[in-house]
Amino acid sequence: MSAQNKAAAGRRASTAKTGDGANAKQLQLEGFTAEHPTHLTTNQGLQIPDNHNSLKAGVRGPTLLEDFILREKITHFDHERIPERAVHARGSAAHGYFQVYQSMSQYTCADFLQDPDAKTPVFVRFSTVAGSRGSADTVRDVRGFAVKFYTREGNYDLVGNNIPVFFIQDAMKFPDLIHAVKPEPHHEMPQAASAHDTFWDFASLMPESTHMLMWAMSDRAIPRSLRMMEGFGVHTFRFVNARGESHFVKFHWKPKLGVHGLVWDEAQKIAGKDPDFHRRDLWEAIEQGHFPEWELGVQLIAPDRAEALGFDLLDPTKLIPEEMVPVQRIGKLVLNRNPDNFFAETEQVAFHPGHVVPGIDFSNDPLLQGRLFSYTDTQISRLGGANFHELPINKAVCPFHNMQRDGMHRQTIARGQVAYEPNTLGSGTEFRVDGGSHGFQSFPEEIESPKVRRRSPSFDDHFTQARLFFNSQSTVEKEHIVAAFRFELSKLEVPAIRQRMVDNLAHVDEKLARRVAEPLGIGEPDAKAAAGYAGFRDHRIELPIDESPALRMSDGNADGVVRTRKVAILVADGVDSASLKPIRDALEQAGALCKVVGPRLGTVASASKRQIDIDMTFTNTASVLFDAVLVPAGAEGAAALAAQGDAVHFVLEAYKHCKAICAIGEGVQLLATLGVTPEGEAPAGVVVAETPVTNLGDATPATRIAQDFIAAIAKHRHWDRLNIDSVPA
Ligand code: HDE
Repeated sequence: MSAQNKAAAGRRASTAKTGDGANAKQLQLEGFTAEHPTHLTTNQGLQIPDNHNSLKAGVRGPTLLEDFILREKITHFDHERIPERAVHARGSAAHGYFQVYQSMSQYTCADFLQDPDAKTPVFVRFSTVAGSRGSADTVRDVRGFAVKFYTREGNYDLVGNNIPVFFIQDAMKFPDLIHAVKPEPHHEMPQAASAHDTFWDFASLMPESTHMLMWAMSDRAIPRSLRMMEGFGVHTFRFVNARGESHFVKFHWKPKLGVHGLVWDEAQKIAGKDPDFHRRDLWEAIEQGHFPEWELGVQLIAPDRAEALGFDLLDPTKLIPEEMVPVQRIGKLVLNRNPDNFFAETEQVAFHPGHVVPGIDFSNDPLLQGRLFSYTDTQISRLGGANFHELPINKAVCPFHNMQRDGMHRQTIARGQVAYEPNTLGSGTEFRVDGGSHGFQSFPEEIESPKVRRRSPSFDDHFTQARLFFNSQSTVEKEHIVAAFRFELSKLEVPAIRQRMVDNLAHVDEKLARRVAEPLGIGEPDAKAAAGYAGFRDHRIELPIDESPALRMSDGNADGVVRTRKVAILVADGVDSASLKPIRDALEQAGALCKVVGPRLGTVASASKRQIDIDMTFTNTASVLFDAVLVPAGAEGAAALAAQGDAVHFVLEAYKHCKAICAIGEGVQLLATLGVTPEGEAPAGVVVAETPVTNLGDATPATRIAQDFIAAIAKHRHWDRLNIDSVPA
């Protein structure tokens, strides 16, 4: 068995042996997995004698058409691509389980939300929206957060995003939105980016997109890690209990590691240095046993309280502020196993918001209603027919059977004479056809209305919640939003679109619009000229709050941890390994992941002639791939680092991106390039120790330095550094 196979088998064995419900899916998948063989065969099982040479008429003669082995191999290769997803093509996924904290029977009869001892297997796929399958992970975009629960009552898919609202209110506009944001059709540029004319042309003409644009221009759209994002069901759904009583529900995923973003300059650089940054981060965390966790949160609204919210629950451009309806955390999601095969699992998984279980139902949100059609439809062309539910990753773990038959790639061998119902020749009379009380029950909402092709006036206010979002941001988050709007709009070739967009923003916040407009070479924002101005005045939302702290990222919701945060330790020949060790030990004890970065692979010699192993070099990695930097002591080593442009750049860039930096003894020399000296006051998040620190015990300098550094990393970023604009990086 190859090393890879052994690792995969080990992973499977370690989780399979617990025998809990969470592994029902894994055991099912086992039946479909294949290990590397000892010899190669054709697809018909015939052993292949030679996998290097085709069959020819003489060694220098033409290849024979008869060579069925060559033909089979090439034919399969010719057909091994399938269409990528129309949206959310770029994704990464993992297996895990969900466990409810206590029975939710008061609100829903969904079986997987009843028993706190039961673990329900899940497969979760994260994605960007606009980019192609091979595009970079860290582009500015919404992230998909799709969870498939393999429950005992059938598959339940919660197909959400990392932003709680959406660009449009009605499914009718979805193809237009996506055509506008995708690369422009004449030259297929730009890839995975909204910063181009067609997107902003559309957005500026669709004032309902304003709230979502505020989120998309915030740091939410450049997450530090998939493990550090919130997730949202976006639409209002229904919970229905065994008595048939219904509550409206909004779903939330709250990450245990807090909510953190990148810096835009950093995100762009990572897209080149490691386009797989998020995919790698998720994969490595799971391989190393740092299983990412989220809590499932619900906001529950009794139907008779919906009206009092002051906005329409069916409008997907609105959220319910947590200060108005608190989020109750009802269970946890743990991702603990990487897929065995990207294509078979991550690519072939087919989510659908219409995959619900008894106890969960839809609302009349017109965006959701359109989605209920789209997701099965799209799989039929993407996965090549109507039998995609039989693919291993999509297959329910509970038995499923009906009278649907045949079609491309059918796997199931349905026994017997009948494929219709009712019947007397098979088991037809046992099936209930009276809409009786078994199985999934649609909530019997009363509806009597004329058919109309119109938008509800209760959807008209496009700016009040956008303003709530903006007002709720910290100063630095507001700055990032301004900078993001400026960047995106500066990329447009048509000034009139820039103008129309800032006119719209003037309805959110006059100052915001002015600041965005400043460097764009356009006129003053003119709110009256904005699209959608008239409608919004008549149906303004009244909110009881001006700010919602829960919408802020800077509070982070983190538990102050540095678990899995990446620290680069910069070394060169002559560093002081004794000063390095206690800090490194303390970091690793706190769960941080340290990598030694040096001038070459192999080792460097410390001041005391000890060999220090190098993990990465200044040329094959970069500060943007780390959360923090440690510069050890040692006169010779520090001088060597200070003389190396890449090392200096590493520190400058980390500083500019507001990351925690720690320098010890002579290592502080490197910080002198930043104007940071032991005598001066260190800027926020820069921890300096004037003399080498060698031992770790309570109250020693090393302990204090390590604690300060860990606390600085746990803060994620130090936004209050004043001079970062002047730092070249
Ligand atoms: Fe999707 N969406 N969407 N979407 N969506 C797809 O289905 C669609 C919307 C979301 O990891 C497609 O299987 C319409 C909102 C995620 O495989 C497609 C509308 C939200 C994923 C589709 C929306 C989402 C998709 C493409 C408006 C957040 C990736 C491939 C009416 C709540 C799932 C596929 C995965 C994927 C249609 C709007 C989330 C074309 C028509 C709102 C996370 O069917």
